[in-house]
Amino acid sequence: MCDCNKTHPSPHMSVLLDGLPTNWGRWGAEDEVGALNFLTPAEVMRGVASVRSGKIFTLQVQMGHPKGDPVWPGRHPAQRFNIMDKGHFLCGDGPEFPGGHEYADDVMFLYLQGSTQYDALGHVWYGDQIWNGYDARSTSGALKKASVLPLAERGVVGRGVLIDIARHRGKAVLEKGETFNHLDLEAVAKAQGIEILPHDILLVRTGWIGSFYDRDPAEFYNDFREPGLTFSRELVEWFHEREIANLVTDTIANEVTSDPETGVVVPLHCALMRNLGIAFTEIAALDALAEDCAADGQWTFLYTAAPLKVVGGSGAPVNPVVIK
Ligand code: UVW
Repeated sequence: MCDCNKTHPSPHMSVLLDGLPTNWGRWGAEDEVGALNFLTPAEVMRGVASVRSGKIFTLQVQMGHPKGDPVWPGRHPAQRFNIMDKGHFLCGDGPEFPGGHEYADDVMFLYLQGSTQYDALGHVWYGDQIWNGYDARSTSGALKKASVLPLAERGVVGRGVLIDIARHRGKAVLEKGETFNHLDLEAVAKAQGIEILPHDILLVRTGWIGSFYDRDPAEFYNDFREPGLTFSRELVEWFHEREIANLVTDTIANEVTSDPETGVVVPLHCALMRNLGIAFTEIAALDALAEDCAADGQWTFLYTAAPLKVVGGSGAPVNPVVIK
């Protein structure tokens, strides 16, 4: 970065990422699941082998939480409405069935990225091409290529590793815009007594999403800058060499909102998801899992998840299950 005190325009994503590795074509011209291909039956069994006690953790945040749902600015939290309940029957508006049963029904309006969710590999792109080189025009109307559906049909099972950056830094939650990189991930792994291995499902805790429920929403969204991983060429190469299958974080966008060096917004969506095909799981609730890992010293486990099967979806809600 230049230190001449002048404001420079941010480079285009293609300039920033020029020459960095991609996995396009690695699993064939028709691939739509990217790095989930690393999760072979042998990798599933490696995850199973990390189960020790049978403790279970679910990683989805609540939808329709009384304090609100954290979402990327511009999206809206899920809205749920009853369309049938006891009130309808009390008013004589409920249907009558032989046997006399009554019931409650409801409907929800939600952004598919408005809860804990998997991004489709075609969710974000630059330069008119999405994952694997598909034409970005294939996203028009609905994602015809690299939608969330193939991820959902496949499911995600493997060894998960939790890297607790916040705890390592002695904080309940990282600051707005606070960054870390692959060297920090390695250092925290070492301090936790584990190694991040090829084909792992990498979970990274910042404390950010958990803090949402204790903060004034205006303060949370003001000058919106999430903490997170920050772009560097070395970091992208590290993810490529480690062959990370899935990145899961307790932030809305899995990376610091904009690269502090260049101002480019979410470059890792492009470098890791669009180019390397790494599945992104966002808005995960990691606090209870982290608390337990810190207590028993077991930071690796079986991770399982499958987003909803939304045809053409650019993402879909998910409730991942971790078994320790
Ligand atoms: C954006 O679309 C910017 O983020 P997300 O992947 O969190 O939906």
